[in-house]
Amino acid sequence: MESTRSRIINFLSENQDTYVSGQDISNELEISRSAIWKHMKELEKDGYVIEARPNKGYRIIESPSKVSENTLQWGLSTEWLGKSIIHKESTSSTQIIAHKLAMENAEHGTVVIANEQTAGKGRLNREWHSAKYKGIWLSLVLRPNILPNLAPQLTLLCATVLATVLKEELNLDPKIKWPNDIMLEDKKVAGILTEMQAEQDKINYIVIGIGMNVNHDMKDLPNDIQYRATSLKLQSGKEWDITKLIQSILERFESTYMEYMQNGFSTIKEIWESYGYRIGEKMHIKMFKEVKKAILVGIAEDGALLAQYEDGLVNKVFSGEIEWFSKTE
Ligand code: BT5
Repeated sequence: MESTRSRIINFLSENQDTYVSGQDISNELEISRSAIWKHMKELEKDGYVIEARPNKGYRIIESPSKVSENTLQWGLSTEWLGKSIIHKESTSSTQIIAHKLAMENAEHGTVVIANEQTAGKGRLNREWHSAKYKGIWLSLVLRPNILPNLAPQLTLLCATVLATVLKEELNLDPKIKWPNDIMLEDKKVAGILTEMQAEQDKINYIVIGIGMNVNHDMKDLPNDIQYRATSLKLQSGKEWDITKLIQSILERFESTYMEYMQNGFSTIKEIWESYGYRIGEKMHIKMFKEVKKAILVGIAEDGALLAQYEDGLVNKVFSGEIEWFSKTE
């Protein structure tokens, strides 16, 4: 159910050029004038600046830059993704909250977002640095009706969503480094962590974690990763509205996910390959003790990376085997 507060915001924003009278809001939402006044006070705490004129009514003058459940809901045009949003000022990891909610039957499309994570995690329990107010730190709870062995496709799908938002809405030139890193000019700007709870042939739920560095200056990134990490601000020279970016990601994720559920993986695979980092390039691949040269040719249906060796054979590459940063000649 949409909250009264977000209905007020939607109603005011539809009429942003004029004042909306208390009576009109009261009629539209079927609440009392004094209830409206109380909601306005709460909205101000969220960072909205609302002008209230006697005999005229209310008007939004400024929307907040602060991320909150209300600011995220306002203007979010999804059907099911983010209908339930849990927002925290600070938390250990949004993945932990998302798992807990999923086990308590949270609905498909529940979104957990934090302004800061104190113990953000990457794959294999690596650390994910999540500075306060600087980035997007969120987890999605999904209940896809697909076989567990197809789950990696959702990580790849998510990567195409992030890359497309950066390219089409921010005019940047992202690449997806297999399997889950979004790169700008050879540096990592975002990562994805997919975790799943499944039985033999049924997924109970999947939690997809998205971490994206947005408004970091160099000093906001830990020293040891400064040479291989970046932020949207560092790449574009400007600050970005985190709330709007989250909304774009959720909207595009929902439509891409629906398309995937209807038509399968082939479109995603094509889009992924169009963003693929070093696809078409010759790389060093370590196999047992041997190092071989091979051209990265794309990804397989199961999400594996494919390389073509000098003898023409195409094989899957596993993550530990590839030397991303060594030049082949
Ligand atoms: C990832 O792991 O890239 C997955 C990151 C997922 C983070 C999200 S944030 C919301 C949700 N809640 C969580 O707790 N996690 C998810 P991986 O491929 O294993 O990369 C981890 C490595 O990236 C680290 O070992 C560092 O080298 C590097 N790294 C850590 N923080 C970074 C950052 N902010 N930006 C760029 N690189 C970073």
